[in-house]
Amino acid sequence: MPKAKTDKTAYTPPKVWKWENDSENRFSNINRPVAGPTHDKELPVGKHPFQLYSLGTPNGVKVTVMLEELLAAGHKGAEYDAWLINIMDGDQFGSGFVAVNPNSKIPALMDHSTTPPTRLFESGAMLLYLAEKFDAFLPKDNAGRAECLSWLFWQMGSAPYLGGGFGHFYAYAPEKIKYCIDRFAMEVKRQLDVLDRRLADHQYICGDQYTIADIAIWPWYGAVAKGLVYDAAEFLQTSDYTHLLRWTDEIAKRPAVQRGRMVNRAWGEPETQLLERHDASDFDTQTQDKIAAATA
Ligand SMILES: N[C@@H](CCC(=O)N[C@@H](CS)C(=O)NCC(=O)O)C(=O)O
Repeated sequence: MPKAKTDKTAYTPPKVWKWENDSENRFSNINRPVAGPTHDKELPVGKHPFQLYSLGTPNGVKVTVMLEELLAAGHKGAEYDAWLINIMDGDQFGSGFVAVNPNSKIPALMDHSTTPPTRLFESGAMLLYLAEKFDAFLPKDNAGRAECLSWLFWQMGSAPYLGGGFGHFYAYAPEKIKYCIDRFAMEVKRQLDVLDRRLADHQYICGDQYTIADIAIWPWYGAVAKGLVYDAAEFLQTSDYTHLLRWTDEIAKRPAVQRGRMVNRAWGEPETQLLERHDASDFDTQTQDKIAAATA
């Protein structure tokens, strides 16, 4: 059978692009071509040194896992309040949030233990800042540190192809465009293979030590491998990546990871969610309350 040709004349870009608010797109109420705040809204501040403004997406989970790992390792200075930012309601465009993150994306973090308080945006910057501040989850020798930072920045550079590229066109776009899905499925499979080869002969991403590279990579690539985001495990045949799956399962067993993945999670089964976290005991009480409410 002759191959169907792509219609290359379907869209001719005009000389100047214009914003058309496309109501078919599930993100049309929050996507816009300009930055800056849309409304005045101060952010709440709790009692702990760290104030996190976030949502339990993979980018948010990186930071809550890191904070929970630090607390589990005995770093009391890592105590934090986690406030919920609902990105579908446009909370990321409030004036207080934009003052912390001019890029209007979760997560955003304030460190109130410094004078003046330190603002942080970009999850990779937060992981590195916390690792350096508490001297934890980052190898101390030059070669180990270089390896760890290489993988950390690999994650930050690669995940947009996975989320904004593959995830968008495979799961969210109003029409399935073969060209886009092919392009990003190929790239995501290549990235999964990069990780699988690395993990074939290393327990963790950087060797035998669990580091911020694992904390950055797991929420995205572990979730895709297990079919937890985009429902694409079969499409991408992720069962082929056996070393990646071994590592994913191993990390999922860590108690701090189990706590971190619940924080600011606003979907799924009630017992998997902790909308806001202000105290270590919230994991017990709120979870119990939710289970009771769900089963009442
Ligand atoms: N590179 C950023 C990405 C952050 C990001 O894309 N956050 C998304 C949620 S996962 C967001 O806040 N989107 C809201 C928007 O685009 O308006 C990071 O790692 O911190």
